[in-house]
Amino acid sequence: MMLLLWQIGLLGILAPKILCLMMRYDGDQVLQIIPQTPEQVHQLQELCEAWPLDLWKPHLPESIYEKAKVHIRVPVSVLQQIKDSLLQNRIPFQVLIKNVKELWDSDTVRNPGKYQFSLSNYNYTRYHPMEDIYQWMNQIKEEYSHLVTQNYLGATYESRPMYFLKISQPSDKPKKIIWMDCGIHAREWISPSFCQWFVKEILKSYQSNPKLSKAIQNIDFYVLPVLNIDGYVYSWTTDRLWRKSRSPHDNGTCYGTDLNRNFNAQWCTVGADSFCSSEAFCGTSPDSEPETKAITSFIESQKSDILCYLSIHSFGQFILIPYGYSVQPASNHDELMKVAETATAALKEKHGTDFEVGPFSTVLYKASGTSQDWVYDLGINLSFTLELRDNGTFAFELPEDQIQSTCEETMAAVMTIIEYVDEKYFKNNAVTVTSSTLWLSILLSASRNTA
Ligand code: 0X9
Ligand code: ZN
Ligand code: ZN
Repeated sequence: MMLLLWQIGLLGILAPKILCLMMRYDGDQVLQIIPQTPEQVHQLQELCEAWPLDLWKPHLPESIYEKAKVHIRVPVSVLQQIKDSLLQNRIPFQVLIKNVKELWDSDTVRNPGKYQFSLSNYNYTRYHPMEDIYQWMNQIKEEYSHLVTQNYLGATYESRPMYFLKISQPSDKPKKIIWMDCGIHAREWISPSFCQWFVKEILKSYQSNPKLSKAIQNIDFYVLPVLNIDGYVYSWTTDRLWRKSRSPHDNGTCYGTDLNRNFNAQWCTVGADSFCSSEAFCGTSPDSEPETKAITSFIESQKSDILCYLSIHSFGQFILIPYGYSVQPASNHDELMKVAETATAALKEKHGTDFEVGPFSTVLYKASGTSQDWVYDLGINLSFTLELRDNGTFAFELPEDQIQSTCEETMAAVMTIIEYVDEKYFKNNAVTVTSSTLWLSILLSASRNTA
């Protein structure tokens, strides 16, 4: 009773202040918008005149330019209308601040001017909503501007921008590429977590880890942290177990394509459905989804330089090799098996986790239209799908306290693949570059043998 009275009293004193803040900003969002065409610039300018929007950057509608960032605080009262019209006009946007009030009366009040997390505080052992990941990408590319660029791939169905990070050590030599994508399936949250972990680890150790510092002289890493962004967002806001993208079908009666059935690899022939309500809906044609189209156009344009393709999923604990659509072995089946087995051995060494290796069609089930098979048939013959933890105990809802160990073991596996790719394609190169070290190690091992 005492406590209650005390609380009421306190509330009475503080209420006006809190109310004032809440009424003005609670629910307002700051959107970052990047108009892609002159028409979109114009549409955006008209929105600014027609609605009570608060333009943060630039300060005037006249200063909005094509491909340049625009930051707008949108009052909650008109938020839905504004988002709808951005979607309608296919203008890509992202939510930069999801609740202006929340930020203002928490961290910002105590640390004015510092409303974003800093990279050094980023918690890689938590799952992060999409806004965090966008912000994380921005910070990574700024902090490591000598090594990392952020590259636009295209827009999702709901017009969110898709970016991949390119990690590339400056050099005059032509480079090859290892591609990694995460988050094709929305609910497999550990997957985007691993892509972020991977980037962090590469940036932390590319100078100190000898294998990596050698590989990075020849190979750039292209990392797409979340492929199915709309689905990922939906899994945070509405349905934790959502798998597919979010495009509407059959007059809006059902939603989403399984993006890993939408690639042009024996499309929709096996292990895929042509009706939209299926979890394995293959879409209306190969590449019918903007996300798929964005990836395939890009990979096609770079195919002669991509040496290895890695697609990160969960769960099940497998390293899968082609094919998914057929039990016919891949032409370099033995090589793929060897690489996958070396990787699982390194993985197991970390925390004892057992992985299985083999073609998808034989260790699991058949599926057509997967990214891995499409990439393989394009001629990139080191093509792997990693199905991370666990075995089904927590399945898609892998607890956050397993993120670190899962990422550590997966990193060990991926490192062996990187090393293999580097050795295979840049062997001679390596001997010339490191011949002195090589001779030194031969001498040392000789002396060890005699001792
Ligand atoms: O079925 C899939 O799309 C993947 N498994 S999941 O449980 N994450 O949905 C596996 C795809 C593997 N693809 C090939 N081996 N071709
Ligand atoms: Zn977070
Ligand atoms: Zn998956």
